[in-house]
Amino acid sequence: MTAMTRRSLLTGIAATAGGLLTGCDQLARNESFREALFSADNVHRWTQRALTDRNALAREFRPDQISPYFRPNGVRNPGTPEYAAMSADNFAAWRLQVTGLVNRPLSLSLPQIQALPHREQITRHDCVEGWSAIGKWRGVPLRTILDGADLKTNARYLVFRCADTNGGARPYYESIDLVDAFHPQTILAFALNDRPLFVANGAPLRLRVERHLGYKHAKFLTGIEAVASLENIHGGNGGYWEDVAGYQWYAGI
Ligand SMILES: Nc1nc2c(c(=O)[nH]1)N[C@H]1C(S)=C(S)[C@@H](COP(=O)(O)O)O[C@H]1N2
Ligand SMILES: [Mo]
Repeated sequence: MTAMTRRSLLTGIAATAGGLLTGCDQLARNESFREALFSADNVHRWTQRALTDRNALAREFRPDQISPYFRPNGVRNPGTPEYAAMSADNFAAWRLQVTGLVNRPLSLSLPQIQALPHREQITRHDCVEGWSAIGKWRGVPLRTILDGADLKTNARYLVFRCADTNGGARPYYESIDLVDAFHPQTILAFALNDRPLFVANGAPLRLRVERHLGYKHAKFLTGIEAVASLENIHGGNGGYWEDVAGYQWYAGI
């Protein structure tokens, strides 16, 4: 489905949903309920759910379909002194910080993450620039980490912080909602094609969120922050490319 048809479909369904909902008058008389109900955010979430089953799995491929070369794209090395020192030492000093709206903030080393139950998946990565590659990823389901951190009930999104900061001015970051966060193929990957991630592909840890376009798959992870809103995070659009180039926050494929 093209972006245009998807958008017109969304508008149509939003209008229908609005029409149907005016029937539920008891609850709708309650002021705060009504506000929550008709916030743009909720309408967006419902229409996305109505269009596709958000928990459906992305296609998985056979080992013989793996691309001989998984092309790196975007930043290929964060290039900061901190990152260089960590990568020279096999990321012994690296930690993944899990913070924000959680009852149990975490600071996890790579061996700690690798010791958790893994998932392997052979999937196709689609970049908006018009190339695709099939790779075999191994990582820990994000769900496992979130269960450990114990999300607070007001957490709505997860923000992924990365080591590439473009000189500190514009750090790469991304965000997803909790439907995608708990999707079974959403993993924090530390291996590609049975080898530890190369720096160019996001060492030591990167997000794989398989129902989404390439730019959502944040590389060089340093932290995950649970938030109630994306409004005050950098440009407020939920991701680096969303802020600088107007890419869609919801990049579902
Ligand atoms: N931290 C960070 N993550 C990133 C990027 C980036 O520049 N920095 N580029 C994104 C884009 S546009 C794509 S297509 C994929 C590329 O992943 P790859 O380098 O493993 O091919 O990473 C995404 N994640
Ligand atoms: Mo991309």
